[in-house]
Amino acid sequence: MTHSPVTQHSEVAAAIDALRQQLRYHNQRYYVFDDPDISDAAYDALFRQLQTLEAAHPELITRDSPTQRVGGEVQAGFSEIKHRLPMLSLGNVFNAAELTAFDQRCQRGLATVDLISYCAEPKLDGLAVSLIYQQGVLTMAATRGDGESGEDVTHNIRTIGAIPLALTLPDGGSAPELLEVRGEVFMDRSGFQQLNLQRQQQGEKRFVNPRNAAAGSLRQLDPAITATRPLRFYAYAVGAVSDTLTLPSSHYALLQWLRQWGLPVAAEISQVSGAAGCLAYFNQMQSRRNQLPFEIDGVVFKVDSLAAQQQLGFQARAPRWAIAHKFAAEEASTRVVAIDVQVGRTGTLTPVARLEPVYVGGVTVTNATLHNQDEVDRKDVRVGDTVVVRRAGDVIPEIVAVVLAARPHQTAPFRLPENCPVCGAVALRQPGEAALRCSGGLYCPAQRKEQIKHFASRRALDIEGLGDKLIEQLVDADLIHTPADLYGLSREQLLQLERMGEKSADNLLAALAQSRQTTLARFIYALGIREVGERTAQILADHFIHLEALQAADQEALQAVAEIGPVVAENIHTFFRQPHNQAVIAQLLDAAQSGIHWPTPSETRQEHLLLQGKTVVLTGTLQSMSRDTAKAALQALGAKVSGSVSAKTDYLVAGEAAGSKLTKAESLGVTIVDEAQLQQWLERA
Ligand code: D41
Repeated sequence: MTHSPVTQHSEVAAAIDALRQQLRYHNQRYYVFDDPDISDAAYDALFRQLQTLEAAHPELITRDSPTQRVGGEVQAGFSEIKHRLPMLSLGNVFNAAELTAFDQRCQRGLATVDLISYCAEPKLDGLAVSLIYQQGVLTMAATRGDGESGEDVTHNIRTIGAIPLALTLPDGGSAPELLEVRGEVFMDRSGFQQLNLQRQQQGEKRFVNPRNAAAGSLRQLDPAITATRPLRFYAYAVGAVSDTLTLPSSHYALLQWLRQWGLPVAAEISQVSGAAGCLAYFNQMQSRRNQLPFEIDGVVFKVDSLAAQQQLGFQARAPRWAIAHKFAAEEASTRVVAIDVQVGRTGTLTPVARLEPVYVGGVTVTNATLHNQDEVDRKDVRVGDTVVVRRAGDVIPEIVAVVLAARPHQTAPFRLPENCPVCGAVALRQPGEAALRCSGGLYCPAQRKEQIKHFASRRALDIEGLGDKLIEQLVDADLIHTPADLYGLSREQLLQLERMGEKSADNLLAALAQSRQTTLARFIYALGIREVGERTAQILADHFIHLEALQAADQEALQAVAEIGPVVAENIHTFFRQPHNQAVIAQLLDAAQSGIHWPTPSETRQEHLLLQGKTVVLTGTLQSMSRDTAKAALQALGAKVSGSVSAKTDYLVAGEAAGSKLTKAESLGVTIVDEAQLQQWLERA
């Protein structure tokens, strides 16, 4: 079959057109709907078909063809572009009170007391850009710049796969004459990591964060380089549009409408109601923050109704109808004023950077641990350095990096001392360990202090009123050397201490007396055996039931316990073999001295436990023991201890100032028991 040149040409044109449409469709499925329906390889095959046809018919190439993303030419610089409408800035709030004030201003501005509907969006941490589509084709792209004019980054923007070179037109519909789309160019976490990995392998400098990486990538003079960078885009507003175009009536609907034109919009956008709805969204996004594929630094709320937006208008360069609610900054810079060396409970020497106070991640930070010498060497933190401090979520603040450009003259690398700064004993590094350890053992006052602090702490023996400062005073005054000495303290000795009044002394003696009644798990935890935390202590208590059995256990017996590995087993075994530890434990348990004791579960069969199968609720303040101790004691008697009173409750143990639980128990006819009765139960066991 022969073709006239004209038919052949129009057939090719149709084939090219069909391929372009298919590629645009798949691009949209991939970037806008996050739901591709062909493989990358199949996409590449279509792409190559189009390239081949276009190469044979260069006269058919158009600027909006998917093959034309990289123009090739290197730019001499970026020219300035004046925005058709200014790109406004966004006001910030940092807490619920400020957000509520924003909501109230909107209500006042709209003269309404009704709940305002807002469009809530993630606040992407990237670069704001403006995209101009004329007759449906991307003709110009600019950075936000100062809001009035920005830089022409059209060549670079064209290389971003997520940004359509041509709008998707509705069936039979026509392209708007002018549509300006505004949004954020950003890099997602995985793209950022890959880019940095690649740069590291090529000996190039890593980017500090995705924001910088996105900005650096968009400011490349060679679009071919930008094309290799994993940039993404989400639209969040429109700018100038042709008069003939009818926009939806709400911002939320506007974003959906943009999606229909083929523009990607964040999946996380949502409509919320009033300040309470905004705060709920903020909290939800804050907790999802680390799971999101991209970094956000807060959320943005926009009055949803476009008519209401118009009514509210602008103030200075920011709309009155929108606000960014920012997460507390997780990084800040400050100065290292000193590096101290702390000696821990087990003798570990830990370098701690003392910082000029800095507000970061929602709290004021004055210290950051430097962990050990390796860590100090790696970061090369020196006294006088300006450092970047990070505190994300509830994690301990850490020094991320030193700002070398700000390092003063004549600083020296920091080295941990060769001797314990407290007792002077040699500090040794155990093979296979990063830590330097003071070899002074319990002769070292620092280790003694830490051990006694641990013994008295809330989750151990819970000695109320025995704070860190007081323990330091007692050790420094040579009044105590071991935890057992605490129980030999007299009122007179306490009163000799600075800032110790009669009432405090009596309270402390009462707290010490109360701490004698504890549980085996707490006691094991309080001993401060290396790597035996609360959970391990509980496992050991449940397994051995009697302290004597644990003390006598050899390593094999210890390792037979679920979850106890060889290292912990060795720590436990070694601990109980030390004569010093044996002596302290004997003193702690000696009824004539400290008299620490705990309820031992009856060894008779379970059914014979005094409170077997009974449900008990505790309420009010107990005089002779803490709530936790009472709970453990009741459980040892076979009771189930519940937090709330119901018809299923067998006993309510009511301490002083019992409130609503007591009233409820009375109304349900639950047996009410006082502290004396509780004591009797414990004694009978
Ligand atoms: O995600 C963002 N970074 C974001 C920025 C967003 N989701 N919405 C925004 N909305 C606006 C208005 C309300 C002015 C249209 C913005 C920004 N502005 C913005 N980005 C940089 C300056 C202003």
